[in-house]
Amino acid sequence: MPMFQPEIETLPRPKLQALQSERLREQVAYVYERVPFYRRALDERGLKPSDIKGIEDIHKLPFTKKKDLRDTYPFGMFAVPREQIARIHASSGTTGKPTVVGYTKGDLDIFAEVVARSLAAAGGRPGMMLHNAYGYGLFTGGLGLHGGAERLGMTVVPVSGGMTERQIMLIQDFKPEMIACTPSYAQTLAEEFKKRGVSPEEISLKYAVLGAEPWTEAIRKSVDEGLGVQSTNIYGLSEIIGPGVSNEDVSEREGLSYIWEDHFYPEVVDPETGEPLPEGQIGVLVLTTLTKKAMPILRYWTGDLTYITREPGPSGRTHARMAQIRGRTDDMLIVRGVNVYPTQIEAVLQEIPEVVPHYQIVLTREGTLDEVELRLEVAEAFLRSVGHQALSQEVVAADPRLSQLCEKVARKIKDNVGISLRVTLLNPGAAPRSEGGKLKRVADLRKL
Ligand code: ADP
Ligand code: K
Repeated sequence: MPMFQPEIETLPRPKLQALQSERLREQVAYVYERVPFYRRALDERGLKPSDIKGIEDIHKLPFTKKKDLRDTYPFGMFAVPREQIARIHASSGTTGKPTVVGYTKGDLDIFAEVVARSLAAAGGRPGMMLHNAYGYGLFTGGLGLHGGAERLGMTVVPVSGGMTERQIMLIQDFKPEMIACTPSYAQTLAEEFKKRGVSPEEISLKYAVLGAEPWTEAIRKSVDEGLGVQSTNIYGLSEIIGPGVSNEDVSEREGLSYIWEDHFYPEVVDPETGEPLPEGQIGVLVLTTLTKKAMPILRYWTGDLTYITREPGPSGRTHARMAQIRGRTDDMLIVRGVNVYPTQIEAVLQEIPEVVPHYQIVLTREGTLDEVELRLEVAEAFLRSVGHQALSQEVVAADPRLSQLCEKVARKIKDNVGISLRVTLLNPGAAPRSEGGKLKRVADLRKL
């Protein structure tokens, strides 16, 4: 696919590495001088900026964790006077204070640049129309995609999340070629089109750029088929810049997203020890901003689990690629001592045609034992094929084909993920749906 910045995207690795080394040296000297948090952190380790000679020294630097940003709330990590901050964003922070991030005008330029690269990789072209259903506001998704699409020269429709009825109407009337939203919201839109009898071929969309929450090939398939699109993954986080840290190329679509390495340096480390892991091994993604000025971050512990490869991809880009996020360390469920990520369960569902990837995981505690219930929707076609209009407890109890399906799902999950759970079948449409934002698929009632 045509690249937005072919020269930098295909920069030979030795040159890319030299650029990263130079930028890291500058970034470390910059934060040492301007951010008390980093001066202290380096001093504590007996490190001077001059000890960082190149990118190979990055592991000497301390990690930055979410807690550090909370402790310096709201503006303590800023490296420029407040007057030079052009924009502020914040991450949702479901509990307590949000995490605040700031951008200079130059940072916003970089943000637009990396999102433009991402959109081009996803199939976007100048002149194409983007239906941007990411939320606008403090969340980085909406404005982030917006700036990048403008930079690429697309026509942006800033719809934001929610009001699904209206979104459907606008897509039908404006005929955009591309949509940006969360994967769960893309599923919602696909279903709404289906309800209205609009076939995927009749939907103008050709490309979907999906991110902000973990998703799997099962969801990719349901979105691709439901909207008649080729969807790619966009990854990012506000602490680093927002969406556009990495993106898959639409001609590859093997779950590997290019990390724009001239701006963000990736490492993967052991979740327990923080030691760097060899390429290809899954661990915590750690990112360092190489060019950000308002809020530069050294070795940010994203909590996201993935692996990276520096093997050049088929597109000709030289930048490292990261695998789809397996989950966040803080999303990890510990069920009777077994570590489980919701995406592991979701990946199993892909193999079972009788069900669709709409589900909810409910955890409860009976006495001292954790109980897991997987509430899972059956596929409409399957329901019809076994001669039922709708499910009810009686129907499930009376029809062995349904209880066998429950057993089959439970067994596959036991074999692949290692936990026993109870499967409850839901009617098509009965599991929670995204109304525009990130969807919470896990209800952990154990702490209540
Ligand atoms: P908030 O904290 O409000 O959710 P952020 O955008 O900063 O806002 O959230 C970033 C997090 O969202 C990432 O650390 C990651 O866990 C998740 N995320 C973002 N994009 C993806 C993606 N493509 N795949 C999986 N997870 C993602
Ligand atoms: K389509």
